[in-house]
Amino acid sequence: MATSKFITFEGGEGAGKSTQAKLLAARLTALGYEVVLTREPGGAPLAERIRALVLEQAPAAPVAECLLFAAARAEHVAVTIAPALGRGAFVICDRFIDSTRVYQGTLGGVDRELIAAIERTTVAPHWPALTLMLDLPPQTGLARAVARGATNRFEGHNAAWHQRLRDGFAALAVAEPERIRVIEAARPVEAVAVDIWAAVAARFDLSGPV
Ligand code: T5A
Repeated sequence: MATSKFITFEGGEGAGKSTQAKLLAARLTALGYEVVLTREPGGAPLAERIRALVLEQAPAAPVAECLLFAAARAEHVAVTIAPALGRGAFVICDRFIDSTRVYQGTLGGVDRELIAAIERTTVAPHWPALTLMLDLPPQTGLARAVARGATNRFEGHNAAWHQRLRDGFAALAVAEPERIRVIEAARPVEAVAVDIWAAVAARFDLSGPV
């Protein structure tokens, strides 16, 4: 059973991360748990300002982008995540370290050792206990994102780029099967939520009383 109640959602654009994170937060709250629902980039006042910057304009150097996400994450962990975990709350975070590993590492070419070193400084010891990786064909996620209306600069890439994104997340899941659960996300919201709840209940032993 996991001791740290830190859950992250990961996956490509429009996979349903925000939708499922909210549903999970509501379910845990209804059971009487304290839940902090947060997101990356963002999740703390200064980190939200960095979010506005990086989503508006792509830095020319991928490493600059990586460092901006890292700065936002360090602030987020210090201000929001660590205190919440410290008082025993569930923290549910919409994107976290795996997004950096794939977007800036796999796709951006930023050195993996550098990313790992940054993680050790900005995140440790607050590693996610469970990562729910929502997987679906890129065209399905993009169609959802476009139908929703709001697209960010990351959603303007071609199909090959999105396939590499999906493959990058899949490779992380293979490398860390204990932490990462792949959830088949090209299904109705309710069906996806059932699988997510099963993974959370098993990981945190939620069968008993709160
Ligand atoms: N990034 C982030 C990095 O490059 N490095 C990093 O380290 C980090 C942390 C964030 C961008 O920053 C990048 C990655 C991203 O490109 P964002 O705006 O937060 O930008 O983008 P996303 O996290 O991708 O958020 P999206 O809103 O695009 O996708 P979600 O959260 O996966 O999807 P969601 O839940 O908002 O759903 C999208 C639409 O689909 C519908 C929803 O109602 C909504 O309209 N939907 C479904 N429709 C049918 N069936 C389902 N099962 C559905 N689930 C949801």
